Order: sequence, then structure tokens, then C-alpha cells
Amino acid sequence: KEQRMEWWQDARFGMFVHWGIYSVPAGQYKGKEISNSAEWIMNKGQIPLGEYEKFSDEFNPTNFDAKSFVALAKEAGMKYIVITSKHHDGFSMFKSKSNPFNIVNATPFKRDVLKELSEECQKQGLRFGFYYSQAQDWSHPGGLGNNWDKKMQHVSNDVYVKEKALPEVNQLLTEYGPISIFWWDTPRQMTKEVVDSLHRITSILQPGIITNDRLGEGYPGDYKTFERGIPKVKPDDKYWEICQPISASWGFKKSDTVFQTPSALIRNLVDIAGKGGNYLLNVSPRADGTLSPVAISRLKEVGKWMDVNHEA
Ligand code: FUL
Repeated sequence: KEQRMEWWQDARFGMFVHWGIYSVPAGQYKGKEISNSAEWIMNKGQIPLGEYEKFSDEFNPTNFDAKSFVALAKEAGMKYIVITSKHHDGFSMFKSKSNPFNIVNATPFKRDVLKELSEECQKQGLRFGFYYSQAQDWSHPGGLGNNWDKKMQHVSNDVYVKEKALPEVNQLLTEYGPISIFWWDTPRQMTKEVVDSLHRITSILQPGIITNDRLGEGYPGDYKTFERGIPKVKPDDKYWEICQPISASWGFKKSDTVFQTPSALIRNLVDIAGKGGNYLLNVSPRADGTLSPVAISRLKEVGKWMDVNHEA
């Protein structure tokens, strides 16, 4: 394990990316502001799947450019990128073979942004990994969490895992080059068998992979995840990471306009690194595929500071 963790511990700073069709409504549904982080809009707005799916028809991020995206992360001093391959809404940001509700088959855009990013990360020497919501899936009848869609005929969670989660994870681990990180989320109500099966293929297909601690019971993963608040005292865990959005929401939200200042970001980074942790800073691409100018300028500011203060 120590060897596997070496690059990760040296890295200290990574980019988290929450991107999906929720960037189309961007926090508003039927003219109303929906509470919570933007990627939760389907749930908080109680949007039935049939309605939610329509956002994919409008998702056409033609200004997305993997090359400049990865270059920006690099310029900020980040050493790895972790992006949402499928969030709780169930939409896949890659050409999924087991879920037609995906970026290639269900949008006018038709490009596989995860493929583009994985290739670009390799070219530019950044590590690459996936966030995957293995338990909650609000668009599959066996996925957990959707209790508002009256039309949905629920099936067992095992069916969802067999039909969607396992094949998707398999595909992500075999068709996208070296995958350095798998970032599981919101473990709940999954059987031991299911959790075991996800763990098994992950470690077999990418033996060097590093995983967080949110797969499910019995799997502490390789490091401890903290969300939003930086631990006040140095955690006991040898390996830990804190993820934090650069503004308030993880996914892009129109009304979310207050960003952490450059000095706050630098202070966070120093504080976290000083306590032996990694900083996974989240940015939120918009529906056109670009980051907001403020986010870009924040990352560049951090990059300037890194140039002066970081040894190679
Ligand atoms: C949470 C999720 O529910 C949020 O939407 C976000 O992805 C965050 C990083 O993890 O628990």
C-alpha cells in the first residue's frame, strides 16, 4: 500500500469536477430557486425522470476543451483530477454501454468527455480518476434514493448493480487508460455481496488504484475523506483528503456567485498540507463546457503562488 500511495501523498493538491446535465437548470426549476447543491436538483425539486431527462436534450457543451481544462489544473499546481462519471441523478458522462441515458447517446453533443479528459491527462502528466455514485441512482428503478417519482416501478437494488453499476464501473476501468482513483459516494443500504463485487473488480482491473472510504461497510478504502470543513487538528489517519467546492455548490449553480478568495484557497492548501492531507478542490463546469471566469482566475492565482513557493 505504501508504494501505491506514494504519488498521491506527494501530490497534495487535486481538482474535483462535478459536471452533469444539472448544469443546464443550474439550480432553478420552473422559475424557482431549488435549495441545496446544484447536482441535487432532481431530488430537491422532486423532478420525475421523464422531466429530468429533457435537460439532456439541451446539454450541448461545445466550448469544452479538454486540453485547456487539464492545462488549467496543471497551472494551478494540481496533480490529479477526479470527475463525476455518474452522479446520483444516474446520467453517465461517458459513452456507457449499459445506460442509454449518457452524454453520447442522449445529448446533441455526442462526445465522450471522459475519454477526452483521460487522454489529455496522460499527455500532460496528470493522474486521472472517477467519482461514481454506486448506491444512489435516481433514474434506475433499482437505484437507491428516488422516492418521489410515482411512475417508477421499483426493482431490487441488486438488479441495478448487475445491470448498471457493475458494467459501468467495469467499462470505466477498462476503456479509459490508467485510472488512478475511484471515488465512491454515499454508501447506503447495499448488500455485502454487492459491495464485495464492486470492490473486487476495482482492485482486479486496476491494481494500482487508490480508493476513498465511501464504498460501503467493511471497506475503509485507502484514505479517509473529509467533506467541506478542514479538520481543526491533524487527523490520526496517515492518508486523508478533504474535498471542498471553490464556491458553495458542487455542481454549477447560477446563483452561486461567491467564490473563496485566492488567499483563502492558499491558506487552506497550506493548512491541509501542513496536517499531512490532500486538498481536492472542486470546480463546476457550466452547460457550455467552460468554467466561470472567476473560477479560472482563482486557479491561476493559486498557480502563481505555487510557482513561487513550491519546490518542483
Ligand atoms: C456528497 C454528495 O451527495 C454531493 O452531491 C457531492 O458529490 C459530495 C462531494 O458528496 O455526499
